[in-house]
Amino acid sequence: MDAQQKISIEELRKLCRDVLAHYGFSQLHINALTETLVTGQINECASHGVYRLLGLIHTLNAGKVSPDAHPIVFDHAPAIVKVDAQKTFSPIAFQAGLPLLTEKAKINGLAAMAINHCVHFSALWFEIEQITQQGLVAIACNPSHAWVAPVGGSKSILGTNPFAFGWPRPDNDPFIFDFATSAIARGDIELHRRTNTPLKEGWAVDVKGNPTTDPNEALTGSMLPFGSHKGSALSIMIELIAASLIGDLNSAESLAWDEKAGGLPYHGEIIIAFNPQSFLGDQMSEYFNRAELMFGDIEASGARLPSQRRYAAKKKNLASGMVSIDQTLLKDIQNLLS
Ligand code: NDP
Ligand code: PYC
Repeated sequence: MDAQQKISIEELRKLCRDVLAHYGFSQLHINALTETLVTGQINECASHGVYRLLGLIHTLNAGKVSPDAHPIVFDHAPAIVKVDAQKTFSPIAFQAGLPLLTEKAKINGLAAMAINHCVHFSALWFEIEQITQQGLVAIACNPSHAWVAPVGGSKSILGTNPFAFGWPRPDNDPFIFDFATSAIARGDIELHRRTNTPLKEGWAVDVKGNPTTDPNEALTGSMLPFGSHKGSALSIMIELIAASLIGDLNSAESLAWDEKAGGLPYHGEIIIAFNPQSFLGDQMSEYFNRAELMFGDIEASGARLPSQRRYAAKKKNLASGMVSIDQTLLKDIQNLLS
């Protein structure tokens, strides 16, 4: 493992902003991207924190993303918002479409937002959190590049396809889970390669289909779905509802579009928001309280809720105003300015 060092959140934010400005991103992009990257670091989600800045700049240099386009929001149907990201990174498109999505969900009881033509690099909890802050229940998912072999198969066809869910809690941080449908995110395998750390068994196979714990072999071979046939089926569902259904590229098409440039995936995302008030009316507090009893039982049983590690990290880091960062990664980011 490489050594970690502390850096103030403000200094890290400034570094991100300086790098993005240096590469010609517009102010709108600098603001949205910096917030996404630094929030990932504050929440100690290393695979989707400021590490992603390296991929963002690589993708820009490969000519695969726009540094200054403005997404276009379409009021497509009473319960459907469409956002054409115009080849920008997904956080900019999400930010553009969120107000109409929440408005439609509140009016109709539920609504979906299809983001098209975006370059995707971020963790989905960041988006889900913003929807639960509006008192809404949310689901989000998207394809990526075809890095994952379906269970029983020998070819990478599926993406790492994250799936995230959020439930607002009246007096608590929301219940949120957010995971890749591969055994682990691709970003985590890349971090293992950077620190020369072996993978866990069951995460990947090499080009010949043999199990491997070598991150380099995993990156050239195939990643595996989590939970065998169950993760594999969920991943296929994501290819369907977050690519075919919304008229965008699936993971195999995204990888082909990349033309071996090594850029971040280019595709769409679907986000669905439910208004509990519309479903439950004046029974809402009763059923939300009953959900709280279940959360209490889960924690009393010795289990932890998803996102609790993340919330604890966020609380600690915001209180100190400092975050940890891998020393080599920090140097690599600083070198982007030279
Ligand atoms: P992990 O397997 O590390 O964690 C997934 C979720 O499980 C988190 O909500 C985590 O909460 C929770 N969790 C972990 N351990 C426990 C436990 N013991 N008990 C209860 N809950 C637990 O994540 P992945 O590697 O699968 O994914 C990491 C990130 O990568 C995600 O944020 C995802 O959105 C992102 N990603 C993005 C992609 C893209 O295309 N943009 C593609 C693939 C992944 P906690 O955080 O509190 O530990
Ligand atoms: O970690 O699998 C991943 C990933 C793909 C796109 C962004 N993150």
